[in-house]
Amino acid sequence: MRVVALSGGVGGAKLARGLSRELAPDELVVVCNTGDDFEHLGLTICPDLDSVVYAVAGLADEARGWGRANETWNFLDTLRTMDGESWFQLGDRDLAQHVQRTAWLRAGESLQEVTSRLARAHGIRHAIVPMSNQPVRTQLETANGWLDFQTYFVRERAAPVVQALRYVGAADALATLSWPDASDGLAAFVICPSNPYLSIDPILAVPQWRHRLQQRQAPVVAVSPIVAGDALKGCAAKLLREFDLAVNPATIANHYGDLLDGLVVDQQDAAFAAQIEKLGIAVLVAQTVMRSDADRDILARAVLEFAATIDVRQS
Ligand code: FO1
Repeated sequence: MRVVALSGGVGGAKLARGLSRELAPDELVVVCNTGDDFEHLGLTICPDLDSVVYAVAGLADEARGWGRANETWNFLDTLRTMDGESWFQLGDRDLAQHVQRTAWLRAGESLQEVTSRLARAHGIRHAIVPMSNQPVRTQLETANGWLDFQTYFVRERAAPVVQALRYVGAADALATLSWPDASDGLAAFVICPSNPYLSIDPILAVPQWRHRLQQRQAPVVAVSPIVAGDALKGCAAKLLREFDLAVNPATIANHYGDLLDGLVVDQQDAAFAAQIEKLGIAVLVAQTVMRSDADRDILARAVLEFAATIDVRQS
């Protein structure tokens, strides 16, 4: 069974870990959003790639949701004494990832090559790939003009009201990967429970990725990042409210529209199943809140079994 999972950071990374524990290394490719990437202190930082790598490797800090467990902060503390740019917290262990990535990129390697070298260094055998080797940068329009993603999310604590989004560079970016279609035995595309606007849409803004999903011969199944009227992590619910949309899984179903064949909603949102099915999208009600590896494994298995029962919808 071959699966391509599309993922952002925290929430997506948890399901990516579950999928990596259910599927063999040659059965899974995790495609990560790179719209959050940025240059900081002379380093190329790729937060979603790193969140997925750390989660799959079992190195993630579960409580914080990003970065590594057992982290120390000597670099950051020292930087603060120098009035350096310390608003974006880089832990000592995490720092090595950014330094080495930047060195390999400067030596001419692609982001895909660099990511697989870093993943291998952490003992990962599954494929974790950036959505593109060309830079794509998510920007948000606020009353203060267009902000880069990390400026909005970390520096401004996601407080400014968002009026619009854009994915700079996406239209000219090329998708990574060549194998994921039905002729290669692809069983499903899985859209992880990530923020649709900030994590998945940047991937879908790369024309070849959107085209691959539009031309799919295997079903696309998403897991709703909205549970019981809120986002488990991040600012998906805040964005929905600012866009005057209802904070529920039906909005997620509508958002992906024709690209979606099935949606997994949380048990707490079972009441939305009928509304989503009316859109022609199959629904699985499951426990989607992942607090442990057992939860991640159960959800990953449920998503794969669900995908095996549904067809690509006819539009
Ligand atoms: N998120 C924060 O809210 N504050 C931080 O200081 C921060 C640092 C950071 C460092 C490395 C990394 O890989 C991720 C980091 N994140 C931080 C998370 C990141 O900004 C977002 O969670 C993702 O970009 C959204 O998926």
